Amino acid sequence: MFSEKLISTLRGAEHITVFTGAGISAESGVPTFRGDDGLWKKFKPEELANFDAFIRNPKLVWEWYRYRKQVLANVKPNAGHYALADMEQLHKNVVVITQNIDNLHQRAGSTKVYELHGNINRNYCIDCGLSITDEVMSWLGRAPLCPSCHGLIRPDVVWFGELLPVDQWNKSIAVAEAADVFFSVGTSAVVYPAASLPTIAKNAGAYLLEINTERTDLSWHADEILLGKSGDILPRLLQSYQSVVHQ
Ligand code: BJW
Repeated sequence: MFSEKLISTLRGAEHITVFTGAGISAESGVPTFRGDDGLWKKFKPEELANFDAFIRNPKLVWEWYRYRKQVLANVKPNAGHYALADMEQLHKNVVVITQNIDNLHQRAGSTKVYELHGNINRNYCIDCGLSITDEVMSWLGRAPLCPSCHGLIRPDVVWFGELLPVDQWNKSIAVAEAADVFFSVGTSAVVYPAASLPTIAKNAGAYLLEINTERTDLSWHADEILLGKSGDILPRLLQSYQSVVHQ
């Protein structure tokens, strides 16, 4: 099922970079954004995922994030997340760049994870910048206020029209450019600038592998496409690769 080219390229690779999106967490029970069952079919991004919407109606935006925090509190990493974490045992330079805010790569054991769109477990004050955890946040009035300056607290995620965290972005470009193999897993690759990373990697010489349940705009650029669920494909790929490494 896996090409010899892929296995031999993986074997010879010094740097493996994995770019993930909502699809890798789908088998954990986390909804994706686009597609028939996606979040954006039921909720409007212009009312929920941009700063102006938050200022207009912080209670509504917080209702949505509280609901998603609850969903995420009840899910676990799946076989795809674990396979990527296990890949670190075979290779010292495996880096995961994720668009996901769900913390599931870290929970599976991946140690080098760059988060391009933030993390739902963190929050900060829009006025003084104070970082604040869910545990100490007061939900009185349903939109939490900063205990220090009484400014509005927001989730530490990246909304449309906002810049990505500069350090995470710069490090992601560096590992995309350094990659010998670049995986794009479970992303529709339509949200920029994150979606430019696979082609940045390819233009810098990486073998570009896409793993997705369906073809995407990126598929035209991929050297190899594995159609199917990442929780099924990634463990099998790891197994094939492992048996070659140990030969
Ligand atoms: C499986 C599977 C399985 C399923 N196995 N596969 C016009 C106006 C303003 C801005 C723009 C504009 N045009 C373009 C822009 C820029 C904008 C953008 O790209 N928009 C496009 C959508 C058009 N980008 C931005 O605004 C970014 N910032 C920026 O550009 O700054 C510069 C700037 C400044 C000022 C003005 C303008 C620009 C920021 C983007 C932030 C994205 N934020 C979100 C929400 C995060 C917080 C939250 O979760 O609440 O990030 S949106 C959402 O999309 C989320 C995701 O990380 C992101 C990507 O989605 P992803 O992960 O690809 O998920 P899906 O659902 O799309 O795809 C899932 C895939 O999995 C599918 O392909 C399935 O087939 C597959 N799948 N099950 C394998 N089991």
